[in-house]
Amino acid sequence: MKADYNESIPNNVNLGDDRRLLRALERWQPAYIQWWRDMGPVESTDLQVYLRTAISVDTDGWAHFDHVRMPDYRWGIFLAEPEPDRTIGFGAHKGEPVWTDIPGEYRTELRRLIVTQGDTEPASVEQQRQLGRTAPSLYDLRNLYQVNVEEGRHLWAMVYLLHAFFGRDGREEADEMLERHAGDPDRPRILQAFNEQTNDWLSFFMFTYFQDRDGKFQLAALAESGFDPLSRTCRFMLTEEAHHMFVGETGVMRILQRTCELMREHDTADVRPYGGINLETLQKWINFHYSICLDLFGSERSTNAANYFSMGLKGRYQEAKLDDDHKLDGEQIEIPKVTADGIDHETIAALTAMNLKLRQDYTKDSQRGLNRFNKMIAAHDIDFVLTLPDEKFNRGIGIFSEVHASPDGTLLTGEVWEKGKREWLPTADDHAYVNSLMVPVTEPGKMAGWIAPPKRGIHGQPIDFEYVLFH
Ligand code: BYC
Ligand code: FE
Ligand code: FE
Repeated sequence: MKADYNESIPNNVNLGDDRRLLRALERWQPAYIQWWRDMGPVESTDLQVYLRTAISVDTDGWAHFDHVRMPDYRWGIFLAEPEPDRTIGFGAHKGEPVWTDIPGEYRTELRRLIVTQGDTEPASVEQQRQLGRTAPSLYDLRNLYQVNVEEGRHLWAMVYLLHAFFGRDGREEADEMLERHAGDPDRPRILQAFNEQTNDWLSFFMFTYFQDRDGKFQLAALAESGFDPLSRTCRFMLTEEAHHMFVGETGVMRILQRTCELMREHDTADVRPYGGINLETLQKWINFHYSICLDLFGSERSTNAANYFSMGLKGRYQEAKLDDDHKLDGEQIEIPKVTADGIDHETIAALTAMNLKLRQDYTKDSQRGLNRFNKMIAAHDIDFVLTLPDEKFNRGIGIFSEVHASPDGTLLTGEVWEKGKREWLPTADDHAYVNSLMVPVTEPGKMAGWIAPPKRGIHGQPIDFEYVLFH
């Protein structure tokens, strides 16, 4: 279905037929634009960026590419087409028709899920706002902005649900999305990983590899929702999410390629004197980003998560492909448990282990990319393997937040941990080195020395295309 671009807010939800809702969103729109100017990408207002804009939700041709000034980007509301006769796929209401309006008894839980999801979207834009100053190429600068405008659109997607289905308290929540800020000591973003700094491009690529991948898994779980408007919104968001992870994976891969080339050329693992990012540094960044992203899944054992599932609000990853009754009443599962002597196990209701299940699927998906990275290293005849740290490493949420562990999962005393940390996580010196590489490259087709060029350009354009115009 084509989007209606005659409206002030492009949409495929017939916003024009609901004047009250349209007016409410039109009131929120200026606050959003103001937020974008104040908290969005720095010094970007006058740039013309080769962006893709959603014009329909059809798989063939939903996107339109053109140079756009970002404040003029048409942030719109797009839901995937409804599936005819869709029924709830899990939980106590399994088999019943999906809800097209809020199930009143689950209003609080649903609002909380939508608010938590929505909060991450502008948070990521805030975290990435400084990166435009130091992009390694015009190609990368454009990709950063593409990710940023789409995260902005994802906020619109959640704000639409809040306005359309929750009345006054939904509108209040929508306002607060623009009032909390990443890293703000007084009004931080809800989830911790969205308060961290993302000031260098190695962090940006790790962010889009690991943190946007949490987005993929959470959105996939919400796409299973019995609340159909949420499901349809998330299904369309997932099509955009794929590009964010592409940016992350190819970004890390290109850095790795450059590192391997420098290692071969100079016959040394220490490529810093040659302006490269050495493999140990890459591993430290992986350790950091992956471990803070595991925290995003919440506690291994969570009654919230059990309720979301039983109520039919949030399913599992690819729920329909799982071979069980999709209700899990009475099912049990073993999960790790921290005791005085180390790690033991305990048996709990499977329903309460939903966060753990989603996190395990996330780990498998994260490892697949690492396997591709390791092939690149092996192809250069270099003996080094990048790994995901153990689930116990550097955790702030859940059962392992009580213990210290090395990346290989060995439990440590506080003292040994404090010493080891310097080897496993980015230090001030590592940050200083990576930051020293962050000098902007703005000549079309040129790349910073620490990253290889991409394999191909965007939407059939050459790599030396002027992806961003500065006038
Ligand atoms: N940091 O019962 P528990 C994305 C709190 S990313 C701080 O285990 P639950 C994107 C929790 O609120 C996807 N606090 O939690 C990516 C609770 O607080 P109260 C985002 C945390 O509810 C890149 C308490 O701890 N979407 O889209 O089962 C760029 C007990 O927790 C954290 C979603 O997350 C934390 N990490 O699970 C742009 C989906 N974790 O009640 C965008 C929606 C937990 O004690 N959210 N707490 O005050 C959810 O499904 C769930 O809220 C969570 C947490 C999975 C996040
Ligand atoms: Fe998003
Ligand atoms: Fe994303």
